[in-house]
Amino acid sequence: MADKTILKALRGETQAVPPIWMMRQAGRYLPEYRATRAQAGDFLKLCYNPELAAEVTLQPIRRFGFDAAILFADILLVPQALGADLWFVTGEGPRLSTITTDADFAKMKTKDDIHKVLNPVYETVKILSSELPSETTLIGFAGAPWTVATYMIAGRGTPDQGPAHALREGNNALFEQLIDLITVATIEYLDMQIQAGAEVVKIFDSWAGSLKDEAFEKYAVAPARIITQELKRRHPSVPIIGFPREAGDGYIGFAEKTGVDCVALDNSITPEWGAKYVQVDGCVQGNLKSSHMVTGGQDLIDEVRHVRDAFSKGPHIFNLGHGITPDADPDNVALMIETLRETA
Ligand code: 1CP
Repeated sequence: MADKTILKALRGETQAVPPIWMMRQAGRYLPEYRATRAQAGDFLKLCYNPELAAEVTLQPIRRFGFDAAILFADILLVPQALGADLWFVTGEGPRLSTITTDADFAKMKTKDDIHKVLNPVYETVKILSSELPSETTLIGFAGAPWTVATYMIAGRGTPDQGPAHALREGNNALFEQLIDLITVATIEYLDMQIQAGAEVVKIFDSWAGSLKDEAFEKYAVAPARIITQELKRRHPSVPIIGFPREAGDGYIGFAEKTGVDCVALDNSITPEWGAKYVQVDGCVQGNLKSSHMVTGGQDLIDEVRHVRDAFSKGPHIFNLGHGITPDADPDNVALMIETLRETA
């Protein structure tokens, strides 16, 4: 078990061929995913159907032989488990009932109530931990408190997280209560995923980039540190990947400040910058541009080699800088893996 390539990278080993997986590797660019999603009825039914959620998690492993599988679920299941209404509008994205007043917050459930809704997710993890090939690492995940809060406050995805910033400034006490509730719920959620068989967990802070300076420290760094410290206390050997997307200079020292074992890098920074300022502190993950999965060709081959070589002097998990998009060509995914694994 200790030989899994992802776990080696997370322990700080430099490997000639880095392990690879891909954000959103189970997704709409795969015809087999679209077929299973249609069978489930809709996206949320798929998330809460353990057999089918395990099936779509396994599809990219069977097709491409990635070194890790990421649990199929969504960061917005936690708000739902805390009492928010959640639905998806086709072609537009998620919608949630909003939290903007103390009265809205008072209606929320507690961290101990979440498992009733989230139990099917733990079932999915159990199925996966028995069905995955022995060399494949199972990654669980949750959204970071700030990113989850942005959806709970606005009721949808927002380009600038304006409503969340407005609440942070307008009713900071309520905002902080919400961050604290998501933080404790996330600890329980990830703990249960680990107990069910997740070998690594990743915390997605997709909107960390809109927090600056002191706000970044308070609402991106501190919650990640609280979650990491408590999970490490309960499960000392389970590695944690942090992803403060578009943090810029906030990436520097993030691993040290939070205790995460690996920092995932997005596409706003170059691999050279990431190697110099982030990989010096340990394992990094990333950061090929997702657009190469659409365009392919020699540019893709050149960029895979570029990213691999830039991070070759330290521990590295190869990945995209953000999720693969629905218009990507599965053949380009295969070409990325083949290029990465060629003898350098
Ligand atoms: O139509 C469909 O099939 C739904 C598309 C989809 C998928 C495949 C959504 C809706 N979520 C997912 C799965 C998902 N989401 C995974 C599964 C594992 C994987 O293969 O990677 C993960 C890890 C997520 C995480 C997630 N959900 C994030 C963080 C990562 C990121 O992409 O920044 C966020 C922000 C979400 C919210 C969400 N869920 C779905 C959409 C379209 C969105 C973004 C909404 C928005 O901001 O407008």
